[in-house]
Amino acid sequence: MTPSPVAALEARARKRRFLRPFLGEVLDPQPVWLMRQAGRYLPEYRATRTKAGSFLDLCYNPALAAEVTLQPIRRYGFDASILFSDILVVPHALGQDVRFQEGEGPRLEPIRSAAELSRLDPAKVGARFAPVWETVQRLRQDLPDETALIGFCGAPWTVATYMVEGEGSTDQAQARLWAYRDPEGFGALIDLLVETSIGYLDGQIRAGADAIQIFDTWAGSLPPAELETWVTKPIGRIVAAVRERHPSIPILAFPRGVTGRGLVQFLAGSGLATGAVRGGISIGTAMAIEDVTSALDAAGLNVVTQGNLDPLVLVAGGQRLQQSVRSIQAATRGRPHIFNLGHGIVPPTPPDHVARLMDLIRGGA
Ligand code: 1CP
Repeated sequence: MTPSPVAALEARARKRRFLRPFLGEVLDPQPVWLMRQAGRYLPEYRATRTKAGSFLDLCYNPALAAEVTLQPIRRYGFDASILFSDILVVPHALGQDVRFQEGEGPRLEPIRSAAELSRLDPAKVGARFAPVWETVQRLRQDLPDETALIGFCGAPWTVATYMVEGEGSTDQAQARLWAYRDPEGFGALIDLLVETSIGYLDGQIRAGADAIQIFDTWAGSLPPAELETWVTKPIGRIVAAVRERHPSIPILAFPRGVTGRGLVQFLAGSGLATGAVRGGISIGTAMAIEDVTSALDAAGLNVVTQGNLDPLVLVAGGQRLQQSVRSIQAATRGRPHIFNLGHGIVPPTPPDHVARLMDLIRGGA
């Protein structure tokens, strides 16, 4: 007999404490990992990155991608590791020209109309994703048994903004304009990303990922009605499809910049707050964590919370770091919460400050 989703998750959660909050358990100390925990703030990452050649070469090299995923685990013993890859692997796999210029961020050949969608070809994505899935397989063998492995993808809206803008942007104006002028054409791009992301995540879970995070970094640039169409519904389709295939795998979403009533509507509309295995919500820095938890309670939403520490507080360190850590802990005491930042670690972060953060959380200081 196949075990129930909860029983299957319980079996894995016995070894990997990161997974326990998704069963409703409250842990002390809280599980902890940090977004972008592998990256340029670590000298060993910079050394491997140089060896790999380009950033995408690193993402598609299973031995080196596994190595950089393991680096922060060796240093700090986080409760979870996150697959080293990037959200822009998906447009690259679809055939869009994607490059990472040193110090400048990503550059893509922009797609701005329904006619230009014909440049994309979903037929080859499986072959392009294969080395990423191989990285996951290696990691599940090489990670300590107690470390959970998080797979991920970018949410359709955020990935679409890069595909349309051709680079990182402050206002995502081209994507928003296309969505207003031609919702059907833009919707076809979103549909393609929903389907491709489901297959990409399915492959990561089959290869051994214990949980999934969907990053919607630019969700906050959309007004409420558009949020429903381009953020909540597409993520909801991914959540439903992944759960249907893998009901015991916890799913976290990070709709960065979505606050207040919008956050409650996102959680209710995406389906993340239903299901025997809880969903999770990663909180950025735009809301105080206590305002998030009271909104969740008022709406009766059972989700795991994660995040909220400003990455720049980690750069600052000292008393201020201690104060911020304690106030997040106080606001989440008695709830299933995962300690994390409100956005990724930034390159100037002193590695010592991360060690100090771990001491503060695990009681060594
Ligand atoms: O030169 C380098 O080494 C590149 C720096 C870098 C790294 C370390 C990039 C380029 N991507 C990554 C890894 C990465 N990206 C991970 C790996 C796992 C980990 O967290 O340790 C993950 C989960 C991402 C996700 C990602 N990439 C997001 C969503 C989360 C977020 O930070 O908002 C986004 C928006 C990207 C796009 C991207 N990739 C890289 C950069 C510099 C950017 C941002 C570009 C911009 O908008 O300016």
